[in-house]
Amino acid sequence: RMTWQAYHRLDDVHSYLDYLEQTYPALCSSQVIGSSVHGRPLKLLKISNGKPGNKAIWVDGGMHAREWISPATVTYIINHLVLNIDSEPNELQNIDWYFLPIANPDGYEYSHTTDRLWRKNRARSGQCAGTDLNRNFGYKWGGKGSGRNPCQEIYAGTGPFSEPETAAIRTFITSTKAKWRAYVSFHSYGQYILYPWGYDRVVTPDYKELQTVAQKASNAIRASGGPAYTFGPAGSTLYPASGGSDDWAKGTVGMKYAYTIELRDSGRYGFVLPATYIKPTATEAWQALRVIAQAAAA
Ligand code: 0X9
Ligand code: ZN
Repeated sequence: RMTWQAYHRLDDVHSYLDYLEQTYPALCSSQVIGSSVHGRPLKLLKISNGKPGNKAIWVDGGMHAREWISPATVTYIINHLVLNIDSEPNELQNIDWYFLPIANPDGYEYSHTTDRLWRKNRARSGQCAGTDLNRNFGYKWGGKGSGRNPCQEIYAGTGPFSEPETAAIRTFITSTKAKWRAYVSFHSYGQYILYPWGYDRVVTPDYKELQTVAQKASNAIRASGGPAYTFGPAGSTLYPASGGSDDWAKGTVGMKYAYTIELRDSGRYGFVLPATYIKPTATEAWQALRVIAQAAAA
């Protein structure tokens, strides 16, 4: 079924989540939190030991269609967590984990069938298709690094949360009674650990704490044999880009530890990363996520 030796299609990933729910009913539950423009399900997996005091962490992947390493990494982490949760420290066992492996199912499928380098969702707007979901969130929507023209790769949509994919994430996170402490979005490529703000070259009042955790996460990757991951505030470390999910998670929802992690590589293969890199990339991503989760649990 899931091998992590190949990139899998949407249906395979969703069947895998169903399998986990059936096989580990005490630990795993899946839920459809909405639908894409073309009616495909946004399928979430919750991993929880059910303890009432648990803090909550959100992890998503596949917001950008062509970044295939991201959904592969998220499913790898899910699998690892389910199989090894008993050997993790108590703080990590007592977390409610919410995983959305493929946040942009239409774009993901389109990148498999038609255009390998597709980025956006598949909303139709005039001559061009697609809104950049990572410009469509409602914090500082429409500012620097986002576009008004539907033909741009960074088109922000007609308004904040104009897309069903982002609207579903907003509704789920804001209406679920969970003690949200961390938000992690996996993207590629470039090997970066980024935190708010992304909308401009400015930092949050608590950026030192975010920086310390990012530094620890980067160190954990190196210690596990992985490559260097650069860390810093998104706007000044990468480029300013507004309407991102990380800024919304922190600025609107108040999830303290909000990160965007740009996975491998640093440019040799870029988005078209060979599947042989799934395991090493996902292993190091889990090391980084553990560090963030430990901070969130504290
Ligand atoms: O531009 C993006 O959306 C992300 N990079 S990517 O190459 N995967 O497209 C970076 C987003 C960082 N966060 C914010 N700017 N809010
Ligand atoms: Zn991306």
